[in-house]
Amino acid sequence: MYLSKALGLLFATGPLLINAISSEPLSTSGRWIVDSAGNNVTYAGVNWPGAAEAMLPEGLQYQSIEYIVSKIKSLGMNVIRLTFAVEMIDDIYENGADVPIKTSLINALGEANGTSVYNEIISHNPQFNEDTTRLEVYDAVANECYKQGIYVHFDNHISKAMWCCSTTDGNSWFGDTYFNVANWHRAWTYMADHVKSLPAVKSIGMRNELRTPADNATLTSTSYNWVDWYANMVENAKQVNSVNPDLLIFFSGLNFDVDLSPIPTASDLGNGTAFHKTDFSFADKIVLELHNYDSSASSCSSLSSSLLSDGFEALETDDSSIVNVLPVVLTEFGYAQDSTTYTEVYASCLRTWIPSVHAGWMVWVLSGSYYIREGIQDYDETWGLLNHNWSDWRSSQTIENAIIPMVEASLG
Ligand SMILES: *[C@@H]1O[C@H](CO)[C@@H](O)[C@H](O)[C@H]1NC(C)=O
Ligand SMILES: *[C@@H]1O[C@H](CO)[C@@H](O)[C@H](O)[C@H]1NC(C)=O
Ligand SMILES: *[C@@H]1O[C@H](CO)[C@@H](O)[C@H](O)[C@H]1NC(C)=O
Ligand SMILES: *[C@@H]1O[C@H](CO)[C@@H](O)[C@H](O)[C@H]1NC(C)=O
Ligand SMILES: CC(=O)N[C@H]1CO[C@H](CO)[C@@H](O)[C@@H]1O
Repeated sequence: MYLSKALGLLFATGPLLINAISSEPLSTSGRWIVDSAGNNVTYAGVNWPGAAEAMLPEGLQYQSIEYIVSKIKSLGMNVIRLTFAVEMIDDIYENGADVPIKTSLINALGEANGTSVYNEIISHNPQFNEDTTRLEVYDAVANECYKQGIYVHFDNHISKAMWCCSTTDGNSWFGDTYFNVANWHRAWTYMADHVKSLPAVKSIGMRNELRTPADNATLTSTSYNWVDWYANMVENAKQVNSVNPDLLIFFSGLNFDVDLSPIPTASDLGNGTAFHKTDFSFADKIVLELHNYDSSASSCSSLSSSLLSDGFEALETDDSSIVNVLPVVLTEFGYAQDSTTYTEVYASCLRTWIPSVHAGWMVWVLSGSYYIREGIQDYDETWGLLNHNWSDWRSSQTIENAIIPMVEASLG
């Protein structure tokens, strides 16, 4: 711990060469993510949200991008999962250009608050101005991450920009009220091309937390199944790969991404379809991602056996029933940042078990606070690693006793 703290201090003072990440792409080898030299790369990092109404990475009204990235770096983390909404790309197609951040903030927060939040963003991030667009802010985050040696995983979190996720929010499943499949493909085609100019971006998550469209019984009964999952996800993955063959492509599962159970074993998905990674020319770019918020777990053995059957068994190279040996990353899990929750079964189990199986992870969540969440402006996030004004850790106890030890167990 002493060493990583000392390094954190060094990194906070500015980028160092020893700290660099390669501009070369990542790929997979069996159950490992590997760099271009063949070294294992395990992701250990944090979610940085940007998919809510303002469509901007959160927190910039309180701190500079450089400062926030240096806080992440001080934990020894090596990745952020940066979320965006399809709506941002829809706007680019519909207007012929991306929306300036000031306009987007006013749209999200109203004239008065949008303007004052914009002014605060500029005071902390003076490289931006009235002409700066939302995607340029994403680029600035990705470029600062590259400078400080942190990978960026781009995640399509939602279609219509807002807090995610419920089964009745219109974004749940292919064809739901706001989940226009053609627009989703278009957004990925755009982003896969766009990130070619961002060397920190090595991987993408095609869609966050697919789930039952509970307010549409017809869509649920006719489409919420593995056959439709396969058709839509595989089509999108092929498009991403054809535009940008360098990217790792993460496949998420059903039921809020807690279920990829038929994938490791290549089980019948229905009507004779099965997922075989060898069917894809880009088999060495495929990664599985799962979420877990099972905070009521009563023992680590029950939690870890559920995780294995949810899909983590794709890591098991010695099990002959595993047809698709693949890397699996826990792209979301999280808990309240206070003085006790990290000691409970759920948090303690994940911080030992996930590193023990050499799986990657991103904790939910970095914020702090949100520009707006569920209608409430400047919403305080009690699960945030950072405090309300993003100046320091919310719970230094959790950081010292849980977050840093988990990073060290994964990367140390
Ligand atoms: C990747 O990690 C595994 C397990 O520790 C090890 O067996 C393998 O040799 C590593 N590969 C490289 C290239 O270091
Ligand atoms: C605007 O910001 C102020 C101060 O943060 C807050 O009290 C108010 O509720 C916000 N307005 C809206 C419409 O949320
Ligand atoms: C349910 O989803 C289908 C497919 O997108 C759509 O055509 C239909 O209008 C939706 N029904 C309702 C009640 O929203
Ligand atoms: C940020 O929040 C912390 C903790 O609540 C507080 O001590 C500090 O004064 C705040 N900083 C600013 C600039 O408001
Ligand atoms: C899950 C799925 O796609 N099931 C289909 C299998 O084929 C039958 C007959 O064509 C369809 O009725 C099912 O909907």
